[in-house]
Amino acid sequence: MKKSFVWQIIIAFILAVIVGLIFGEQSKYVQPLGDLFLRLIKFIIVPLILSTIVVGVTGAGDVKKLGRLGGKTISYYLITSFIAICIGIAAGYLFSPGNVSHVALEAGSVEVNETEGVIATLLAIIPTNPIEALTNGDVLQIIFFAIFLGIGITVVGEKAAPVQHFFDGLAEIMYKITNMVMLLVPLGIFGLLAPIVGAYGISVLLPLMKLILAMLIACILHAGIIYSIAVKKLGKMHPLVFFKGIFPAAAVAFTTCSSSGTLPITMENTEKNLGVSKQTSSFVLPLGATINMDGTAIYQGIAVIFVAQYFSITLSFSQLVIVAIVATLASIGAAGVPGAGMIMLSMVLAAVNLPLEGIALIASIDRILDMMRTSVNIIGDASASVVVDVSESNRSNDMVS
Ligand code: DAS
Repeated sequence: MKKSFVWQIIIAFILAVIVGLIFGEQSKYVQPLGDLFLRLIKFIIVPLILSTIVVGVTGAGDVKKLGRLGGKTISYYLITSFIAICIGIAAGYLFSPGNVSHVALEAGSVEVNETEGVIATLLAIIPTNPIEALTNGDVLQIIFFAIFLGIGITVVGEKAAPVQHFFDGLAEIMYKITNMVMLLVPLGIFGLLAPIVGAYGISVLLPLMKLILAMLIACILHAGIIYSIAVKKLGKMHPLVFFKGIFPAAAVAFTTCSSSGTLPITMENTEKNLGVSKQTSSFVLPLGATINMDGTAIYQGIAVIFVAQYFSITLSFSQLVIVAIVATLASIGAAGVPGAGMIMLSMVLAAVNLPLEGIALIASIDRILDMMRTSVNIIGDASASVVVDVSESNRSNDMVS
């Protein structure tokens, strides 16, 4: 995200507040600008989800082919990502940043008949007709279809190469189209925020400050507790040595908001400061920059609870299970570039029928949240490289002794 774009977002945010305060209810006349942005977000969701998840699954490759190293790496990534989402959801409920009494936009929410519970909800994820799921925009069924498509491509191998190239190309195209849509974020913020401020007053923005604080604390807790335990117990490394060694890369990630852009420094830090072998770092880190984003997972958890609270929608346990699953996939599918997590948030919100208007609210502070989540993303990748490297060297010692 260029500096000028960040300034456009800040200016749009300030203008929305000013227009909302000056024109009050009349500021609803700028709502169409926000609706335009929302329709464009809905326009990209289906092809973006389908292509990024297929590419994410095939990118993880055939675990057998990746062998032992791949199995350990992907297991570590999935476990820490799931813990991250749970921390994100817990922080969302603990801090309740979205709890505002005024705003109660009516929004569809997944009517889950509690007597059916989680089983029926999870069964409903399986599409009886994948094409119908695509045309209906049923996010959960599309995700299910994409995962199995990715697994199928990986298992078939060479014969499925043209299909894999198709989805690789479609994912690239969708990232480009998404970048074009994201250029309208300032317009979306202005068109959606001004009417909300006009209708409910400036106090309606306080939750955004609470959201930043909740995200900061959740990131510190996850990195400080989970990665400290992992590098100490499994990586045989003192946490202070670990955090000191990866700090330069974390600082670059914080400023650039790009895991992929930080990758060369992450590799240099893990090899030079943390003693990770080149063989391990050159496998674990590029894979992590693509599919392991614990910070993004925390963000998805907190953001979903924030949006639900903000629009006074209560999520059932079944829906929280769906959020945890879809947010794990969103963190796998998110690209290592600025703002990727916010785009994938639309998939998680759609999965539980939460209003996408929440994205425009969060978009106004997303850059700040992106700084935190990208730093955690690369610290998580580095912790994996330390743990896997020690496990591999233990293994080779065992084989020698
Ligand atoms: N900025 C992304 C990254 O580079 C993370 C995100 O947007 O969630 O990791």
